[in-house]
Amino acid sequence: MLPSHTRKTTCPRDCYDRCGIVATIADGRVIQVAGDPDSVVSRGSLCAKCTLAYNGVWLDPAARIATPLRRIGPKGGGQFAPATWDEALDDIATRLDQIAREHGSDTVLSTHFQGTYSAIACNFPSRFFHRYGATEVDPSTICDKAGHVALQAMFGTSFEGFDPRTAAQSACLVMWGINPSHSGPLTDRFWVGDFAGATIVVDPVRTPTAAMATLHLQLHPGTDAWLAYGLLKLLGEAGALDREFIQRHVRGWQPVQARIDACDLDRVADRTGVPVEQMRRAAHLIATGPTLFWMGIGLQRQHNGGDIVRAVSLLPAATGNLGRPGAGFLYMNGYGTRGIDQDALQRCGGVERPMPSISHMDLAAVLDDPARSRALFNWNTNIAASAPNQARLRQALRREDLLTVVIDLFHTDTAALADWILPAASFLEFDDLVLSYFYETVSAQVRLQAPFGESLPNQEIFRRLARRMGFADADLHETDAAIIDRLLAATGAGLSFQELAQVGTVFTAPEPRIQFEHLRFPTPSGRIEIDAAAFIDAGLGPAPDATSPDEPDSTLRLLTPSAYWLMNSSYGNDARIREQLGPASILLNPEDADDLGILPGEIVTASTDTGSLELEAVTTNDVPRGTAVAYKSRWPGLEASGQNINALNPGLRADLGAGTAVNSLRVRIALAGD
Ligand SMILES: Nc1nc2c(c(=O)[nH]1)N[C@H]1C(S)=C(S)[C@@H](COP(=O)(O)OP(=O)(O)OC[C@H]3O[C@@H](n4cnc5c(=O)[nH]c(N)nc54)[C@H](O)[C@@H]3O)O[C@H]1N2
Ligand SMILES: Nc1nc2c(c(=O)[nH]1)N[C@H]1C(S)=C(S)[C@@H](COP(=O)(O)OP(=O)(O)OC[C@H]3O[C@@H](n4cnc5c(=O)[nH]c(N)nc54)[C@H](O)[C@@H]3O)O[C@H]1N2
Ligand SMILES: [Mo]
Repeated sequence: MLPSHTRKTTCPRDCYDRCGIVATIADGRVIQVAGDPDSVVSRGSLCAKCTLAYNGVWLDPAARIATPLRRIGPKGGGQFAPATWDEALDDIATRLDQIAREHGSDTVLSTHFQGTYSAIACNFPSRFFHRYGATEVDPSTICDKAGHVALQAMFGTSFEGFDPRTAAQSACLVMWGINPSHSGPLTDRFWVGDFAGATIVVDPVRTPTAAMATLHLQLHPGTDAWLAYGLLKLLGEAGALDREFIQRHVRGWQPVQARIDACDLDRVADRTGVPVEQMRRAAHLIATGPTLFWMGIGLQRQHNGGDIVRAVSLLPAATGNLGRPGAGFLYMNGYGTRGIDQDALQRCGGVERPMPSISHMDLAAVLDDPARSRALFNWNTNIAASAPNQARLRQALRREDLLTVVIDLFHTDTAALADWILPAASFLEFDDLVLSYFYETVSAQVRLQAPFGESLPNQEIFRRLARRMGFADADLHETDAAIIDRLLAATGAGLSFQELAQVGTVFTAPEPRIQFEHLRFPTPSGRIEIDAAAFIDAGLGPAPDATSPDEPDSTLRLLTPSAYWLMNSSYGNDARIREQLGPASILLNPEDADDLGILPGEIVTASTDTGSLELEAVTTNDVPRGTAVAYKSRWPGLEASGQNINALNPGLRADLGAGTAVNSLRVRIALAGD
């Protein structure tokens, strides 16, 4: 045995962190994964879940898919036989040709997301589907769509937030509907932990981030627009609204001002559950500024999620917290902040037509309809766990006439429903770049070992399939090395891939970028458009509406945010992660539990018109009355019930972009068996 050695790489999970990794390699195999002490972001740490999973199921040959697998029994029966890549790709190519001829290529659906977020493996396969003419299941609709549509309409972009490094010049940080203690634990520990000014968390749940904050505004879910107006009212009374900035840079302010004038703070307190005194304190901290507003993704998964983001983003606009150091808002920092065109990575040059798309909210219905769906490709995602309408979706996936191809590392619940399972290589097995959606960095993902078994990186699978289909387009055959060189050059980082691999992660610019530095907004008017056409066309008012049609009743509002121990459904099959997760549970306020006659530890049934699920009751004052919490994305097949929380969700929609409103779900809770 050769002595072991270490190499750096970067974690590419769909998370705000971008942790540096040091892997120990012996005999050509990774034997241990740990944090990289040199990482500018994670400073030697790797989060608890990745530490367990990367040293657990990700290194476990018994868990990985080794070869292409062909279904041999009935659909969903779980019987598969190994096949060669030639057999798999020939069969898939033949059937794709036939579907295009007989039914139209748009009856082939591509569903994908950020199972791996590295630039090539996450984006390149879409080139193939663009060329073929498939329909995309818009990935954003399951996650962050309403927020993107709102910010793009109002500011012209949702992908240029504040540069996190500007926090050093900031006096106040507002974290609105985000829980980095779960969704970006190293960012929570270091970036939030280092923040020298005041921190305000706006969240119905007393999360660990909220518990550490200067001020926690624990509002009722979906009442954020009320709170935003309340804060604007108090900021106005304190003389902290920047009238000159509004005059010059904001279009459509008048209806907002009218609502502020009419705003009754006691009523806001009543609707939101936030006392006026706390609002006053928050307004004072925000006014002191400069202030950063970090808007979470959980925030906008509400029936009024678009209007909520629109209302919250009035705060930086109205207080002039834009265009200067230490100020701004962040939803996401896109590839564009580092000079890279992400769309170009996903498109096949020369093909003019845009890809048709559907919302995840409609996926189950489309899969139920043979006229609209003849084939489904599922890659970088695990829809049987993550998508709404779980029972209907899984039933539709049993259709014998639907060609289902699932590309994954593991035997997920979605893979169990496939005709073909294709083995994907893991991030430890190929070179790629990782571009954080929070920090303005570029990182090297480094090939540390040969791909497991016959597995291949996503992009190589689609290059080979393109060849089988006779697609000669240059974009479908661009090599990884060429893409990496091109993207790295575009970032201006001034490093070769080999040099980047030595250090792991670098900031692409030496100084923090100032968000909207020149105060020219990429909207049609060049100003911030509160009354953008996209809002009016979607049926929203000229100003964001605070009135929530969702009146309290005997049901509870169910929130299903990020679990600390899971990465969406990833890691749900790791034994030590499962130990940490414990049984599927639901968090209830003790008084709600009391009213329902439920004791901690008892099994309750949570139900909606779409489905029901048994969960263990946990009582905690961390959740307010009227709200329940059950963390998302356990593996359905590993639960006694065979389902997870998405069995309850009919695919509720937000007000913009056909995005998910899963956090608006109302559930009935009762003792199981009652
Ligand atoms: N550990 C872990 N990390 C993850 C993920 C994971 O599954 N596990 N998933 C990744 C992905 S895909 C994403 S999109 C991000 C999401 O990460 P975040 O942006 O943090 O979103 P969530 O975790 O969904 O929810 C964040 C908070 O929003 C609150 N919230 C819910 N409804 C409302 C509301 O109406 N108003 C307000 N103000 N707050 C509300 C919830 O209580 C929760 O504490 O995390 C990423 N990171
Ligand atoms: N109830 C409820 N449901 C939700 C949410 C919620 O808040 N509440 N949040 C939603 C959100 S924000 C999101 S983003 C979605 C996420 O849901 P999904 O997109 O389903 O994410 P994962 O569950 O992590 O599934 C990713 C899959 O990709 C696989 N994978 C990892 N690396 C690779 C690779 O290199 N190649 C290939 N082919 N596969 C790979 C993993 O093994 C895993 O099975 O879930 C949504 N579901
Ligand atoms: Mo997400």
